[in-house]
Amino acid sequence: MRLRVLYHDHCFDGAASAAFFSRFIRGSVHPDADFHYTGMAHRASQIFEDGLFDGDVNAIVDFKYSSNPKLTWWFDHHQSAFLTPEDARHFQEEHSPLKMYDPSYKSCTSYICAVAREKWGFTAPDLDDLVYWANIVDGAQYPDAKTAVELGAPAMKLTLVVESSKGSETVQRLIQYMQRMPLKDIIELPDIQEIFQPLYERHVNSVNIIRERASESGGVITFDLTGCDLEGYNKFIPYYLHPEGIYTVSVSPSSFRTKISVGSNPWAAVEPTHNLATICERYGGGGHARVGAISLEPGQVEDARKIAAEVAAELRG
Ligand SMILES: [Mn+2]
Repeated sequence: MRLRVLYHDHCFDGAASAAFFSRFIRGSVHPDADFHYTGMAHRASQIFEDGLFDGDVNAIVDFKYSSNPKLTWWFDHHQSAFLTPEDARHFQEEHSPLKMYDPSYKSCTSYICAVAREKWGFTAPDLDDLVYWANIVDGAQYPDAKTAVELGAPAMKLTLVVESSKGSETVQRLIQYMQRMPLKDIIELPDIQEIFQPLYERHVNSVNIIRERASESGGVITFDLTGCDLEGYNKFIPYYLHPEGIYTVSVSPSSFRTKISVGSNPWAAVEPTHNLATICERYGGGGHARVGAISLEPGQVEDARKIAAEVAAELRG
């Protein structure tokens, strides 16, 4: 039986969700399933092509809802889980026992873990560490910016690999490893070390680039990464460099989108009060209360700068 899993690509929780979901399904529902994975990324014009749902059973984890009738399982915890009000209504009216949404969970992995235990009696104690770190990483529960940026823990090193490796092949290899190996052993694997080392050098370099470009005023850290070939960076670097900042607004162009990232400092002396998903939704973006993003088409750098300036002004006010 062919099982297709669509997961949030280049996201530690997305990979961990796919891994936990696979263990759960194999353990409790379809022992003979043949798993196939597709990484999903947020884009300016989001659509789920029909061809994505090519399994006998199709699942989406840690990513937006689809009303496609071929979708069997859905788990999500993002505030902005529905592309349209029609999708939200479709979800509510269908009442499928296999489609689940709860934005109160810090990670989708912990949500799948809780539902699998409560509804199916499935447990995987060897994955406790994976679930623990999915909550830390996705919920930004690090004790300080140093832990998040200096990458001491194996899970933090793997987060770098997940977020920064090119294509989906490495993440999908990690989804396999995460199902059966502790994180501390995965990061020591030669094939993972080979990918990690150059990314780590890039990470150190990105700290230096952001140090040069970022400035803080009125509690908002802003920077623009146009022209510096830095597709993706650790989102805590701004607070590591400017601990006094409460919010960050940045512009980063890449090959397939122009992204405005809006975040808040998890260690801020003053509690952030703005709901960033709500602000981003106004510009067609989304996310969580504490972190959001807006995606424009590639090349829309001037529009992105204008939006970033507006958002920064709103957050200062
Ligand atoms: Mn997540």
